[in-house]
Amino acid sequence: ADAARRTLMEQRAVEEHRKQRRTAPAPGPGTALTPKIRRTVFDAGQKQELPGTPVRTEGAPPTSDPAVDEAYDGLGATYALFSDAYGRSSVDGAGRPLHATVHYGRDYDNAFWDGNQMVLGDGDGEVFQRFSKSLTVIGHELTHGVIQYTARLVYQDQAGALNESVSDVFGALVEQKLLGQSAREASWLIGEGLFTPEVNGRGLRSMSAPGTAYDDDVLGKDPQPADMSGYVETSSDNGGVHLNSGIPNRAFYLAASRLGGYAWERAGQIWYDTITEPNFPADCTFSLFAAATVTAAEKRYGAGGPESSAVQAAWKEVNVMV
Ligand code: ASN
Ligand code: ZN
Repeated sequence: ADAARRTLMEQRAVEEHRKQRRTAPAPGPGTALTPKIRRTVFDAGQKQELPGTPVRTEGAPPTSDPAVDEAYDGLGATYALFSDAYGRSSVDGAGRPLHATVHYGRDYDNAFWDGNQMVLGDGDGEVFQRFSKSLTVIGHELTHGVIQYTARLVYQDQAGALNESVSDVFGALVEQKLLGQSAREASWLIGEGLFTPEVNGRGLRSMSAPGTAYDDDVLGKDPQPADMSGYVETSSDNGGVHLNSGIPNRAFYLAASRLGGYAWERAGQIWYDTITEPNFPADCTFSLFAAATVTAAEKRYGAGGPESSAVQAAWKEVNVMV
């Protein structure tokens, strides 16, 4: 009788197991084995020491500090873009915890990725407000992290400008996806609303019309070129990486606009495929990058289709391709 009961229980266990297998939802793209988001926001207390004191960890409720909560939400929105749209978990593709430090320094007018984490200044209140206000800035800095684990673009000259541009591209897409904006509806501004009302400017950079983001008595006019005829040869800023990025930025805007719809879908996928190509050259030129995006478009969507045509036309319009 004992043996019979045991057999019956075993049978039930087997059936239960089978039922669970039948009813378990099929894993969607990027769910199986994809680690979940793990965020920590630190407060530097206006010192320049990193990372500072942890003030909000994953799952903790909002604090009373807007900079902390904006940074936490910005990490979430950036993780969401890469995970939902491209099946990538975090900057390294393996669920690496995302760290951000706010209140870095006094009147600190910048934000950066230090190779390990994102850092956000409060701004001086005269020219800049706190950098956590801009989702495109947060997305930009974290994309430097993604590039570090993928294309490894050298931060100098054309490769450096591509590093800057790819960071702007996915920074813009983080915001567009969160707001549900199509290519037509998006502002295509990086750091929109970061300037104080004292400054005559819309944002740090315009991807659709580089060189038109600001024109201010103190800051001067936005110096970004919009095509190769304005390419800046300089030794400052690692060869003008924040200036010449205007050229590939506009190429992305033109390709995404020609395709229409949500830019993170086909245009973003093509740019993502390009930077995650295993043999991507770290010293990539604009011309090589342009060719790589056309190849990526052909690979994913087919040769001679609207995707590769849109990408090719975009690079021609900025005079990178002939
Ligand atoms: N905000 C700038 C950037 O991420 C900071 C820098 O140039 N290091 O490109
Ligand atoms: Zn950057």
